[in-house]
Amino acid sequence: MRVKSALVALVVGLVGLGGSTSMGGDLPKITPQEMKKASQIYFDRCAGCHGMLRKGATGPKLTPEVTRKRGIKYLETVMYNGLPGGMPDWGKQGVLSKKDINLLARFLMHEPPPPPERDMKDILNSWKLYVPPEKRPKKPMHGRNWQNFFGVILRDAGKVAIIDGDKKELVSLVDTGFAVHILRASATGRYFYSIGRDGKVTLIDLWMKKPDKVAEVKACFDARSVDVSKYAGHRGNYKDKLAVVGCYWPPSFVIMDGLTLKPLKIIGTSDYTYDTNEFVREARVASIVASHDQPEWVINMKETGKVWLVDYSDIKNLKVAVIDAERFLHDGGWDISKRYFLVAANMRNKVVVIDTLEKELEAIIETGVKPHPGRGANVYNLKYGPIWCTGHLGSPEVACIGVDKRNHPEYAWKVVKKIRLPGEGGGNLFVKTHPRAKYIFADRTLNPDPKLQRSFHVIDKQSLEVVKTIEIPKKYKGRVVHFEFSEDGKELWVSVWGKKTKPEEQAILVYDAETLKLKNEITGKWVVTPTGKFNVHNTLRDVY
Ligand code: DHE
Repeated sequence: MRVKSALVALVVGLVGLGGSTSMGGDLPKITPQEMKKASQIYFDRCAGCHGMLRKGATGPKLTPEVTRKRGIKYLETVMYNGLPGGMPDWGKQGVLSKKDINLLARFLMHEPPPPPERDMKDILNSWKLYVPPEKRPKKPMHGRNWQNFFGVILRDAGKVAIIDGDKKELVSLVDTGFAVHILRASATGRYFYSIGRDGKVTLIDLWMKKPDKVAEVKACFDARSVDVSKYAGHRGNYKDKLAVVGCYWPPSFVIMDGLTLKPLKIIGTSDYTYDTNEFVREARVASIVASHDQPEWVINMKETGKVWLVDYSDIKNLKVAVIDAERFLHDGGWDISKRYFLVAANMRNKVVVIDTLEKELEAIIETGVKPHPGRGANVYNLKYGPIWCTGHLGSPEVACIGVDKRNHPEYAWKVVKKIRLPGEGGGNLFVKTHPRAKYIFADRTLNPDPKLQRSFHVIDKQSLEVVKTIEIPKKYKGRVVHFEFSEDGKELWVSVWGKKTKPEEQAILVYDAETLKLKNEITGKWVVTPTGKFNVHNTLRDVY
């Protein structure tokens, strides 16, 4: 894995240069081999929340001046047991051994090694075009209803499963590499783009007899988001023309050709915070969403708290509107009209609303402890009109915000309802609904209570109350995470995310979205750590 070798080489170099196994007076000792191992574990498990430079974001700052005060025992306890605000219980879950935890605690007392840089030459060297566009099928080759295909991330298997949603059949298993995070569909729906934690984008052609990857490129060392150009109108037809990857490290976004993934342009995002104007080297790109009404991407900068509206119609003369919002922007989605983008500023307990038509900040709303909407849930409520709902990592509630300024101004940009979820603590990662569904669904993946981890809540769209909590069958041992609907909104797909070594304890469960009866259990040796699921029709149209 190239990210591993690059990081590791750097760390070994640094430790080697010092010629010492211990940095600083009575600091705990760490050998070069241990430093190498700890850097990799930190990158895999911790950097997403705490940052490569450990300056903090979704998780607190872990620079040596902080960790040395906390001490080894404290750090070990937190890594073992987790914290109610969302810090996973790595030890209890069996993801990290006591030895790994002790190693990480020692590692955290030392200065973080500087991560490597990456430029266009490196990106181009990693670019592989397996099947050029002219050699691809001119029509779907399998006779299946590909608009109802689901792409399912098999996180720790390094694969994406393509499943026929009508027949519940596995159509293809595509090798995508390390810890794929999300998939997005191209504007025509023909392609899936996957992005891995290692910054690798894979382009999957769903029209092939057996859908497979047709191109890939490693845009950066660490990434979480990808989207495509979706606009078609009087300013041009950009459908399937461009893709964009949002990088955590190096802090940047990379624009590429949508049909080949040939990298075209890198834009650095290191910048100043919106409020105090402090320089942030590690200003990471969090969520990206493509506008349907303009040739534009909404790109959210985590640490600086700015939202960039990037006009992709002329990438040689890139025009960007930079909007001051709130720090620690993370995930978000469109409101029902697709004019407003709502994004969580999670460590500020707020949701920011961006008006993409006027290109300005519309509102900032306090919702609960660490909002985590995924893409959120859009609902038409008879009392409040259109609302958008988010769950929380740190508190047991789903908050719904009025989004209709014109017809329901009294509710616009206010929390109209906080829906109390059963049990204590938050740990909700995703909420989801569909325009044709009666309910909103909410998981409790990160809640410390094992029963809640294995359950999901059903919220009535009109009463805005939890009407039922469904526990998955006992034979499955994983946690419930993430939902997706079938194209027609009649089925709810749920992942049971367990241990990599025990596929028999995991599944993708399909429930009737109205009767709430379990209809299908998709299982098999290949069902290894299923997480996000993306239906072609719903993903390309932003139905949630
Ligand atoms: Fe995610 C979305 C970042 C942990 C599964 N995740 C996102 C987005 C970001 C993000 C920025 C929005 C992308 C977009 O819309 O463009 N996620 C991070 C992290 O930094 C974090 C907290 C820690 C990390 O190291 O990665 C993290 N995420 C997780 C998980 O542990 C999950 C459950 C499983 C995994 O892959 O590791 C997970 N994240 C997801 C999923 C989405 C997502 C399934 C897309 C939701 C959707 O419906 O669109």
